[in-house]
Amino acid sequence: MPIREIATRPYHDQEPGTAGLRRKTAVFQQPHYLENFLQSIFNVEPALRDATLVIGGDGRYHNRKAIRTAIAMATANGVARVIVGQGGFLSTPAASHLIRLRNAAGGFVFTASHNPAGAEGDFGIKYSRAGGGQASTELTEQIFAHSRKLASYRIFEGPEIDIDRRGTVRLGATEIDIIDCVEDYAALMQSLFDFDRIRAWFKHGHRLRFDAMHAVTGPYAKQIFLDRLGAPADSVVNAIPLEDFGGGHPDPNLTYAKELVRAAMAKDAPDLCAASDGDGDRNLILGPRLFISPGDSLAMLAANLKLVPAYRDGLKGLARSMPTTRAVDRVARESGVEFHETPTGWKFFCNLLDAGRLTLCGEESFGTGSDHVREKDGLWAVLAWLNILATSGRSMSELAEAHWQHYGRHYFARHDYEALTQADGDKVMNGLAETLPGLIGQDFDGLAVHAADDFEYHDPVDGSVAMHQGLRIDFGDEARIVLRRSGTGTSGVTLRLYLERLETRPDELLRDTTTKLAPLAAIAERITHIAEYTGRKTPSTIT
Ligand code: VG1
Ligand code: CO
Repeated sequence: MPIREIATRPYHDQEPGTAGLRRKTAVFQQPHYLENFLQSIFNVEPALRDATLVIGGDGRYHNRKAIRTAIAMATANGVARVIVGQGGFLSTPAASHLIRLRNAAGGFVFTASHNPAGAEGDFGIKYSRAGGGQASTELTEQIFAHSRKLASYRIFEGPEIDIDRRGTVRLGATEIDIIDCVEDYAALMQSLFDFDRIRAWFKHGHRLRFDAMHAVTGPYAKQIFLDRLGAPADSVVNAIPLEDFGGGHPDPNLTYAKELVRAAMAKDAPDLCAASDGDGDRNLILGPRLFISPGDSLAMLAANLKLVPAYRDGLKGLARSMPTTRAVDRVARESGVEFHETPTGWKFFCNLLDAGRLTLCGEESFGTGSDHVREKDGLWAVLAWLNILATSGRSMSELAEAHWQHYGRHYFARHDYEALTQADGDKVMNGLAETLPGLIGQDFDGLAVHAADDFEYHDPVDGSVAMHQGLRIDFGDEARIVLRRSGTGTSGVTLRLYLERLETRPDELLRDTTTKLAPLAAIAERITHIAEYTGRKTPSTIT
């Protein structure tokens, strides 16, 4: 048997973060680096032996090479069947669906999500388990610990598999299935949403502009929006996946989706403008001259999801990540459904989803999803909005304004301070952690601190505890400041400051977010001293 055992050494000096292992591409290109990590997964998860494994990626630079390595190592480690997306493509939500559909024991998606690609950019791997959810913190720690003592890895040395040609081939004792990356996912979407209604909506002349940002969602969007829903050809732009994402930053937000924002702000703007990220799990939603923040999108979907066939019977539960605005809390309260606040990272929703206690959940980082898969799902969110627009007969601004009139509006912004030194990052975080208890009861320009803590999550399903998930300063319902350390950055320390302000006065609901949040931003600086401690006068990015 041409299985070779190759000596390796510990490469991984830092634990993987919020969503898998993400590093500079050059780090991944070191000989044995990826192999070391993959072998650690195979060793820690014996369930992969004799089972099915799903492999794909977002198409970025180095994707094809990583996929070939993963296939050869799966063969050498006794995986019975490998399912690979043709051309090496699978979006994160499509991979989650395939794992569920084909009863796979796990999946690898090669991606660094919304981070730029290329030799100078980032690369990564998201590892999922049976059921389609990403590895838990505990399992990830085990894989990491194992990688520190791994002495060798196994790889099959055989002919190169042509991943561009659909069909089934054998490599050693393993069956390799190269499949259409879109088909099963598109069928799932068609089973959830009212495609007839949406098709009729397009026939009436309503317009969509979806920006795939030259990343993985292009082929998915073309099949779903153009072929299955009959939207005009110009509804999908930047649809061809490129290894460097066209030199862009496939991050669907107001900073990086400029072209789309321009279209949404134009006089003849489409009814809905939307975008997704590198691996297809994020979404940006814009109406004509209207930005729907992710926290608002989640709340508005929660309030209207009954219009979508798959959710007609109502919602089992709602959840949001801790820094996401509390807009959805109000919908949960009014409708009386179960509600959860979880730490940042989709994996924390998975136990609740598996336990049937959650239907819809979301994060402020442009992530929304439901119990149909175990990942956030960009195209799902766009289809949910399309379905609601088509069925309600209302426009984005009518829906948004009605929502804000009823529930109030949570103005929100996230200020990212990227690539800080470890020392500066620690100074800010430790400094704030120490002052937290003393803040309670203090008044800042009329806003009184009701509570201040270091967020700790007790998983209601398995009882596990996640500590140090971010520092929260709570000014009652009115406002909130959150500060946490990013777990996905690839250079230095990234701090994220989250600002939230509730407005219920009817004539204050359609104001500019930056202006509305300026006083709270000033309070945040007085409390956190970010500018003072780091010398950064302004954030690197505001979303
Ligand atoms: C960020 C976001 C988080 C998201 C994660 C993965 O993590 O804040 O909400 O789940 O990225 O997104 P962090 O730790 O850097 O704040 V994706 O599109 O890579 O799966
Ligand atoms: Co992503």
